[in-house]
Amino acid sequence: MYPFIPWNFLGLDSSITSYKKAKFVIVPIPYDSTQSYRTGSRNGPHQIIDASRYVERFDMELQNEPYKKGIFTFDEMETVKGNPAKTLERVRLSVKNLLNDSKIPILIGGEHTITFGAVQAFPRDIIVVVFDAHADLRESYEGDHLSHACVMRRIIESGRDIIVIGVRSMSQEEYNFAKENAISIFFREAMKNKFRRSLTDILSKIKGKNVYLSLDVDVFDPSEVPAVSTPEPDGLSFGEVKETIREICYSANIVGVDLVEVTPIPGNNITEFLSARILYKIIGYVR
Ligand SMILES: [Mn+2]
Repeated sequence: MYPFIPWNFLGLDSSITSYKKAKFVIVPIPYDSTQSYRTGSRNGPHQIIDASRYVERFDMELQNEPYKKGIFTFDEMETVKGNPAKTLERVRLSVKNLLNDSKIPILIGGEHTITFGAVQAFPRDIIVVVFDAHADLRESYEGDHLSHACVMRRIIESGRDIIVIGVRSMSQEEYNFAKENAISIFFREAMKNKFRRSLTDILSKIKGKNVYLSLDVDVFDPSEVPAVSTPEPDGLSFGEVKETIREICYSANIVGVDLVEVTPIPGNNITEFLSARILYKIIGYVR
């Protein structure tokens, strides 16, 4: 009947992708105005959705087919190039609408800045759990206070708690700020040498809480995830990130998710496929 693969997350047939029945809604946001090193994360959402259509729908670990929870994919958001504030307001509004419809938004970036737009749609009592090689705690960057390098600082200022996991690169200013304000950072070293203890500490902070999960894919090791703007060496493995996310999903109430900073390398689709995989794992883990 159809020699085609539908253009949506996982390439699902239209008979199983109604907005009304969907628990999860994928929002592709092709935005990369402030990227500082290699550019092109605006192409991330398109490439991740393309890759997702080849992800196996049966989850071997969970022994079920998580897509049956209902996934709907929006068309790509039209961003306002060169205007982070306007773009973030669009992101906030679209997330707000999804929350009014009792959906779990899953944003696909785009640069990390979009997280600030998304979290503003939520009440202040959420905890934003971020996986990132960087702390993104700068006051401003290249003269821009809505740069991807400042996104966590803005979120803290908005009155929301954050936990950052996997950090292995930060400026002196960020280091001092994190220390003075007792920001919860689980550095890469701690995730390597004291993985169990770090995981227990993370879970004790988020147990039973409403959690927004933000995954900057540069948290992974560049050997596993090469297509990022700033590939910091000595990253977390897919297994480490997956296990941490699984335990968070089982301990907390996940209210929103984003995956950001995929910056495609032509001819290499490893990062895009892994990104689609980890998003589908999250869909499987969320209760
Ligand atoms: Mn980063």
